[in-house]
Amino acid sequence: MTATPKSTVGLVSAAALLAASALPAAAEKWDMPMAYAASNFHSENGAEFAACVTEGTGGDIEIVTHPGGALFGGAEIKRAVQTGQVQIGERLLSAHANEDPLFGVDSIPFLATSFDDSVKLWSAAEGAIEEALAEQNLVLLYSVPWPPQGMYFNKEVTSVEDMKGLKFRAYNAATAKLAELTGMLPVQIEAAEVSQAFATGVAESMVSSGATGYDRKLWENVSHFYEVDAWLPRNAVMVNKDAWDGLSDETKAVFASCAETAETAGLEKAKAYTTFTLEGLAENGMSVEKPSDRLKADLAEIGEAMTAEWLESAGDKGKAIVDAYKAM
Ligand code: PCA
Repeated sequence: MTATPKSTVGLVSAAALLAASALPAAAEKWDMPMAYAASNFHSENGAEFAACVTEGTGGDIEIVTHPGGALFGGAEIKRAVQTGQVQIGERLLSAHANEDPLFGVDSIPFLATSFDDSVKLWSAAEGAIEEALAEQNLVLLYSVPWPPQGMYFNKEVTSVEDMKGLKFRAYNAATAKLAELTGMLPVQIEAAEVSQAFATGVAESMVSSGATGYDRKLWENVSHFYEVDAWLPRNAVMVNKDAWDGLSDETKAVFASCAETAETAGLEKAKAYTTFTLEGLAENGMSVEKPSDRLKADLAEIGEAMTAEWLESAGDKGKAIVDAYKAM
């Protein structure tokens, strides 16, 4: 085929465009793996943070987010940042409580069960967590909570007795422990694989937010969501310390300012997404209810056992955080 003048013009202008867009090329591109759905508020907030840094540094650092576990699955993200495979990433901190119990402070059942309390607990814990992360070659930038955690089942559940024997999807040590104490069978599965796990019967129950149930269309396989408000786990955005140390003071200040904005904006997004997604579950046919008094009492008892266990494992530092939080 011979090229028509029109297509030649098209080619020329495309090349010109490419050259033009390449002009203010970023000096450095930072990939930012994220584990959750692109439409989830954490991911949208992360994309805004990335744009803030890219803009604020005049393109010197261009952050490119990769949501949905596309670059690294949730379970790999923290290590990828620590080892410098990527410079920055977002991870559910409590999934690493096996490395340091302090990372699990946000998943102590019924300690902080509202957004306001989650902010207080975080302010009591942030310094110690920052230090623990620094020991792992990580710089903490910002953290945003998930909505309160409820329980998903494919039947009506009014007591812990009703849970016995169910296959339970866990996302951290606390959720696995909860399964164990309620007689369920835990299996660790990342949020990105949750739809498939429920569709294939690998999981029949989980503790999570309305947000993750909504993101993963759980109504296709699950009928009930109970708003037990067990805790509000947090995602943390972290930078590899060597990459961080290589930044100018001016660039670090841009990161800090964008991180502060992201922490505030993310919290507001989390609140709005809570209502939106609980309504979404109901609109799609799920029963969204408060737990029965019996179920509440059963879970409170389990919560006490888990709290005692956490305090024991987290030692003086853990106790200091919980005491400071309770005094607020
Ligand atoms: N969603 C994530 C963590 C907490 C939440 O609400 C998940 O289920 O993996």
